[in-house]
Amino acid sequence: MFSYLLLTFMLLPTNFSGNCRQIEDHDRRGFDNIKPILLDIDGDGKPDDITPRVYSVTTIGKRHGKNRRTYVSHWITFDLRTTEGRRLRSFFRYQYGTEIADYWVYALIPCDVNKDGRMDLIFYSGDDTSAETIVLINKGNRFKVLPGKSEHSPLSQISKNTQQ
Ligand SMILES: [Ca+2]
Ligand SMILES: [Ca+2]
Repeated sequence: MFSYLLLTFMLLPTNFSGNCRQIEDHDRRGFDNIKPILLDIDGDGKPDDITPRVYSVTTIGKRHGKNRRTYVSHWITFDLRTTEGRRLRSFFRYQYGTEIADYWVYALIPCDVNKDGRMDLIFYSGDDTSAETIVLINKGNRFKVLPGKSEHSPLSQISKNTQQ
């Protein structure tokens, strides 16, 4: 099943360009894969642990008649733990879907986007029709989303799986 998805993604270009490498198939993982990602973030030459976590948020909407609609959104967040033991909890949060549709895969790859010597991160999420890429600038004690460097294709074609 998942290898089928990977095959599908091999045929799709990744839109992000610049001085960073392309996101490759082995970078992409399903949201059920929350194994730590090992990247050297603090630049000491030793890999640091980035641990993904996924969770759901239920929002209670406005009352329509007698019913109060609830909305479920699906999120992923990342915790960083460096080899020196420094922790940065939930340094980035991302909504990857709703009860209706989720993106299928995500990726987190390293790239010094602004060439300041600190390793930044590129987050990618997508499915077969759309994708989003977000640049996270490493500010030392936090990550800052780089404005204007995200490419967003909204989850608008929710019915895509039923169309042939
Ligand atoms: Ca390190
Ligand atoms: Ca940087």
